[in-house]
Amino acid sequence: MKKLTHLMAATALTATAAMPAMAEKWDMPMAYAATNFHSEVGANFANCVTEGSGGAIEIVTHPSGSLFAGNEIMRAVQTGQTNIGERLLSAHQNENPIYGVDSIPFLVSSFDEHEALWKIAQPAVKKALKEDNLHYLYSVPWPPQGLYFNKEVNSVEDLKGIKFRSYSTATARMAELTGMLPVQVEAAELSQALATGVAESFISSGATGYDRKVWEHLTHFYEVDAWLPRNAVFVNMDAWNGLDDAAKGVMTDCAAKAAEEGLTRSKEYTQFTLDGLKEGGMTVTRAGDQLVGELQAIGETMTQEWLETAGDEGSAIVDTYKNQ
Ligand code: PCA
Repeated sequence: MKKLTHLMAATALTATAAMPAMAEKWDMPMAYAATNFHSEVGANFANCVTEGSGGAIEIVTHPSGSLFAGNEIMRAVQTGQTNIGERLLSAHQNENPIYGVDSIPFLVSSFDEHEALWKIAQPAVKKALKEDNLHYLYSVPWPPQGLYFNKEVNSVEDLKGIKFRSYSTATARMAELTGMLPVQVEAAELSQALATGVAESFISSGATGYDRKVWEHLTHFYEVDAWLPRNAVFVNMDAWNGLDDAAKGVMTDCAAKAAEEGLTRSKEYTQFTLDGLKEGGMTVTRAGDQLVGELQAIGETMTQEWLETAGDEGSAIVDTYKNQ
């Protein structure tokens, strides 16, 4: 018996030695469609790490909320249920106002403006993530946000009572201030929410409307360029600290590549998806002056509210951006 135990131990040792050092599989939950650029960039990032580490760390992506729903991803990574994940930062503004720095209405309305703001804000977001037991790897912006409806809309008066799908604190607040009725729905559930009448409008990029084929339910997309929110990829801090320097280096390099690829792909996807909405039969147009003016006034209120909750750190970011 003793001999057998020894033999088994020896076999186990040989099996371990044959594996690459500390081979690990990391599941990476993602919330958006597999065909969306965020998910494709994430898959490329995963391959980059798997190859770069010689298979020591194999990252496997799970898009479309298939492993964890969007609103569960940050907690799952924080608590170590999984080691890595991607999440829309502004969905967590209620936990830390800094996560909503990319959703201050009408502060930025183009990719270039957004990138300038992000450069200033990134250290504060990184710090906030660290406080939440997360190591920041990279992030990628969505295209500018516009409004989807099932009818022509010319003013805030036309919005009263509409059921509005929100994805963050800012989108829910915008609904309240325009007299709409917010209901939080993940993008993966959006088509169903529109089909069943749970929601009849929302704010998002052309990308998400295209990914979810919303022309099956809605008729109008109004470009308002309210803001450009970001998805961030982060690692559980204990898992990160457990990596050796070589593995950390591979991940950091792959993350830098992913950030660059993501930005390019987001820009490319903008016009492509607006054209796709048109091909689907939707009216795609800039919002009229009255609607824009009224939304800007609401944006002012929201900006003041954000500045109050985000304190000195938030004000410093906005001031630096405005004064550069
Ligand atoms: N799409 C995501 C967030 C922003 C965007 O453009 C969504 O609607 O959930």
